[in-house]
Amino acid sequence: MEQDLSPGSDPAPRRRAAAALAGLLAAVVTFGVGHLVAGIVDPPASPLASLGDTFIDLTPEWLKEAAIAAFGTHDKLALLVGMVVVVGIAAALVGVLALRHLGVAQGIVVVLGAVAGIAAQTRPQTGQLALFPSLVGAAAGAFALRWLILRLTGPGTEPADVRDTGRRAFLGAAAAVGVVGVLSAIGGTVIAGARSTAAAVKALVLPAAARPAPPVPADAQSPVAGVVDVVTPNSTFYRIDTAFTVPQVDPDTWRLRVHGLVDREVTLTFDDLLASDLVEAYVTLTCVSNSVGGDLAGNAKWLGLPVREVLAMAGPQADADMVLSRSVDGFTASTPLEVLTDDRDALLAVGMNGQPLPAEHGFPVRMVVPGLYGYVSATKWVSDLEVTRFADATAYWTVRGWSERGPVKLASRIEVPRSGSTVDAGPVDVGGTAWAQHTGISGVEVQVDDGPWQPATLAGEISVDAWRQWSWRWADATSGRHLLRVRAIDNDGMTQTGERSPAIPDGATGWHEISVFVA
Ligand SMILES: Nc1nc2c(c(=O)[nH]1)N[C@H]1C(S)=C(S)[C@@H](COP(=O)(O)O)O[C@H]1N2
Ligand SMILES: [Mo]
Repeated sequence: MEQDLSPGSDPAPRRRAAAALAGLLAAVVTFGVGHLVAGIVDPPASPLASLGDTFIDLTPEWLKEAAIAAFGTHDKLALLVGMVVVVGIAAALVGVLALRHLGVAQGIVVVLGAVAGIAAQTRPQTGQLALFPSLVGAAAGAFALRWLILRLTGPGTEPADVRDTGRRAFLGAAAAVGVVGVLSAIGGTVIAGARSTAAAVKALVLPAAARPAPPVPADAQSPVAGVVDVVTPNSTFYRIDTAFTVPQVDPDTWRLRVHGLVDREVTLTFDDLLASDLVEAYVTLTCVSNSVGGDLAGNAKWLGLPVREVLAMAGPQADADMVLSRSVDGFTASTPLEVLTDDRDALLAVGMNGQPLPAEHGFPVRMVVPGLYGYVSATKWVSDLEVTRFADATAYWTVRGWSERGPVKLASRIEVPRSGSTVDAGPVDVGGTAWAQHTGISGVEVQVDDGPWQPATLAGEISVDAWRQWSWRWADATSGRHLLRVRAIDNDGMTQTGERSPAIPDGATGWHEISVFVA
């Protein structure tokens, strides 16, 4: 029955707006209460988190590519904003529907809650109780929706002079529902935070390396001001993963299981790892999604146990050719067995730049393999190594159209001056970084407009597994617009190809070029 909320104005639109608000607030309650219950029973089972994770796994490849291209390492924030918008619109529509069909609208909330609960239940990271946060949240949301909508439809027979009270009562009820939802969400966040690994990360004291990395040469940093730090601080190290919320892994219960085509299964505890002879190495990690000139790369000093030593304990069988590493969150990577058993510093890393691994970078243990893109090697929160064959198992990104093998491609970029910037005429210092992990960089060349390629000066080499910086003095920059290009040469004598190819399926190629305006 129609009842205007505000005397003197068109009742239907105002009532619909109020119902949409009721729908939105019911969604806030659903997610807020769900988050609170998850905080208590199983933080990864929070409805928003499992919705985000499920969405990431189901997103078509082109959309994911577009998201990483558009938002880079902010892709998760973009997803969150997108989800809030979509859920918000849906919730408002459910609210309007509830005006006429309250039971149906409540049913939709509960069914969506059940779907979110089942999604949470089926995620590898969640436990036995993962169904409940979403279900309880949806029940609370359905209840809140009913409570608010009944204040709009009411018995509908109040005399005109109580209508204003009715409107105030609705807004008061709406505010109360909003507060319950928000406080629940905050409570859930606080409880989950108290259960997180932050304290464990902080408390961990890493053992000294049995084989420390040689010191970084004094001239490893390019002398050109503005070139990135040659050792990337943990706080600015790029982060790429499919985990909407960072997995929290307790080092006391963490285990690494090595199994599959092996003579004997091996299980390691975190203490076993820390008690081993650990190795320290500078290794540059790069993402296969990095575009030419992009910044999805970072160089750190890792501390860890060589993977080959763990594999040697298990004894891989002759027909094996791949190790499928698996994270607690279900992510998998396929790494050629030979790369993990040769003499390179492929590590089960516990330390990053002298600190325990930050949670976002894989605490307590991740893999780091020189020479391969992260998606086929650098499994964070690793818990399982299955010795197998490429013919028998397929990793997370390979299922989604990326190559099953991902050796890093020779690459170089200009960091100074920045593309599109204006510089003064005369000598201009140009600098940047090049990489060819596990092969090493032997030269970098710069080209101005379509002139000859000119050799840049290489900065000192940390190791062949780390990137190498360079500098070049552009002696006579003349006024006008100019194009600068860079290419690298590796220790095998190979020159970086100028042929452009996209990141998918196995890494972008092409020369990085920038345009600068000389004043
Ligand atoms: N568990 C897990 N490990 C993962 C990923 C992931 O999605 N999940 N992404 C990989 C990819 S694609 C890259 S490039 C590196 C990035 O490591 P970083 O975030 O520490 O820079 O992690 C790899 N390890
Ligand atoms: Mo990546």
